[in-house]
Order: sequence, then C-alpha cells, then structure tokens
Amino acid sequence: MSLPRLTLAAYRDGILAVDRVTLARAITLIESDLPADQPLAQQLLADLLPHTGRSLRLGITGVPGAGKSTLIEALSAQIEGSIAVLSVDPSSPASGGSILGDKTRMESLALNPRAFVRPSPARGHLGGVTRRTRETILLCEAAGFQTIIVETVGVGQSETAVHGMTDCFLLLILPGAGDEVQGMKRGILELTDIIAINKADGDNLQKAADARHAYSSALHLFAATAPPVLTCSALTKAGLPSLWKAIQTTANPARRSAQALAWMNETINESLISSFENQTSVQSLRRTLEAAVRQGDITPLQAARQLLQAKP
Ligand SMILES: Nc1nc2c(ncn2[C@@H]2O[C@H](COP(=O)(O)OP(=O)(O)OP(=O)(O)O)[C@@H](O)[C@H]2O)c(=O)[nH]1
Ligand SMILES: [Mg+2]
Repeated sequence: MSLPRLTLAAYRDGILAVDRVTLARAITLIESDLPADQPLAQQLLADLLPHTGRSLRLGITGVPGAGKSTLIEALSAQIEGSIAVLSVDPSSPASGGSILGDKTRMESLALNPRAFVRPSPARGHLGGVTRRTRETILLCEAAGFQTIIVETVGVGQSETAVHGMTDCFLLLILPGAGDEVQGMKRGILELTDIIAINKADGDNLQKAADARHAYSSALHLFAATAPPVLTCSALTKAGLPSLWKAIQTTANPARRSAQALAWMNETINESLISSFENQTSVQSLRRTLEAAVRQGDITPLQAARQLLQAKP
C-alpha cells in the first residue's frame, strides 16, 4: 500500500532541506499515474524550478553486462560532492533481473551517505518513463545533488531519450575488434560524447588498447569531431581519473535550452495523440477504417483524413 501524500509545503521544504525520505516520496508522487496526483506533482516541480539546474547531468549507456553499474560505483570515488543515480529501463518484464542486479551491484553506493540510488520506475512506454526521469532529475537537483547519473541499457530508443536529458553521454563498450565501428549503429555514434572501453584489465589489456586505437582511427573517418575514446577498468579502477576528467571537460550544459524546447514539443505531441486516441468516436471508427485499409478498399490517406475529422 502506498503512503499517504504529503502537503505541497512538506514536499518542497523536505526536498530543500535535503531530506532523502521526502525526496523518495516526491519521486513516487511524480511517478504516479493517478490523475489526482498530477496537479500536486506539477505544482511541486514548478515551485522547485528555481532550485534546479545546478548539477552535472551524465548519461551512461552500454549493452547488458558492459559494466555500467560497476563503473558508476567505481567512478563515485572520483566524484566530489553528492551523486544521484537513476536508471531508465522502459523494457519488458524480461529485464526485471537488471534491476535486482543493480540493487546488489550498487550496494556500496546505496550505503554511501553522498549517494542516492533510485532504480527505474515501474515500466511503461518510453514517453512516460522519460518524463518521470526528467522530472526526477529536477527533484534531485533541488535536493542539492551535484552529479546526476542516468544509466540506460543500450537497447532500443532509450539512448536517444537519455541523451536528450544529459550534458554528457558516455557509451561504454567491451574490448573487441575495432571493425565493430562499421557495424555500430550510426545513430548511437551521433549521440555519443565519449566512448569508454571497459574491462581493460587482465587478459583484456592488450585487446582494449588495440580496440582503442582501432576505434579512434575509424571514428576520425566518420566525423571531424570524433568523440574521445578511452580505456578503463571498473574493477581495477585504472583509467577512471582520466575518464572523469574527460566527462567534466566534455559536459555541455548549453544543450539544456534546446532539450527543454524538445521536451515541450514532445509533451504537446503526446497529449494531442492521446486525447485523439481516447475519443470514443475515433476508437470505433478506427477499427472499421483499419479493416478497409487492409482490404485495399480505401487509401491510407483517405482513412487517416476521415479519422482526423471524426466528431468527438
Ligand atoms: N574484469 C572486469 N569485469 C567487470 C568490469 N566491470 C564490470 N565487470 C563485471 O561485469 C559484469 C557486469 O557488470 P555490471 O556493472 O552489472 O554491468 P551493467 O552494464 O550494469 O549490466 P546491466 O545492468 O545488466 O545492463 C559483472 O560481473 C561485473 O563484475 C571491469 O572493469 N573488469
Ligand atoms: Mg546495471
């Protein structure tokens, strides 16, 4: 059963007083799908807005097992001040294991008084998860967190979403042949500010150095401003001071105004679509028109126009 809601003032004052219990409860409030919670959540965010924006927002992506959680934990020793770690995982229950995994793997970070670890909200479609994570970033900033790290598994569109809410986007990869660059999704390279080859330790040391060389040369063919490629080990902590320095140099908070506009436009698009789809007249007509389009009785354009003109 969920805890009762607090008053607006209690949420606001608790967060500004860096009370973690209140912060956690405020995140639960903004994660809520209950229509009754929305006005309070939105008013709280509006009240806290003047206290937001003063953090380094770092996004980290990489395939499952790349070492994201271990790296975040190890990197925290390099980071001065307070750290909040959030995760974006808009996927199916199949990846439920990674959340449990994070809990154990980031155990020491969770016990660190400088850190606040919040696992991914209940899954849903990407738009909802993205909104909640953006708002959670704002709540954590108002609570004074100086570095905010958003971890996402490198599958699907969540990378684009996390890139759209961070000042620096780090791609974590494993030591392997550099010709993988060719096969790497073009889209992800365009988003990447830094590439770190993790697990550069033990038998992998030479492989990681080779991969770094191969990636650096290949990436220069791709773009004039290729992202820096570093090697590191979350296990031995080798390369972590350089990685953290590179993150600080690369982080670009000037992106935020464009990100805020994009967020506004996405919100408009999403609400237009959902209010359109929720109309009962649209719902019934849609099924008929879909069948007609499938049969070839009507063109897709005609069907779309009819549906858009359906009276509410
Ligand atoms: N040798 C070595 N192993 C590492 C390193 N970093 C992480 N690992 C191991 O790799 C495995 C996966 O690490 P995680 O940190 O859980 O990886 P992740 O990217 O967070 O994985 P998901 O959350 O499932 O997407 C664990 O067994 C880690 O101990 C490293 O630098 N070197
Ligand atoms: Mg993880």
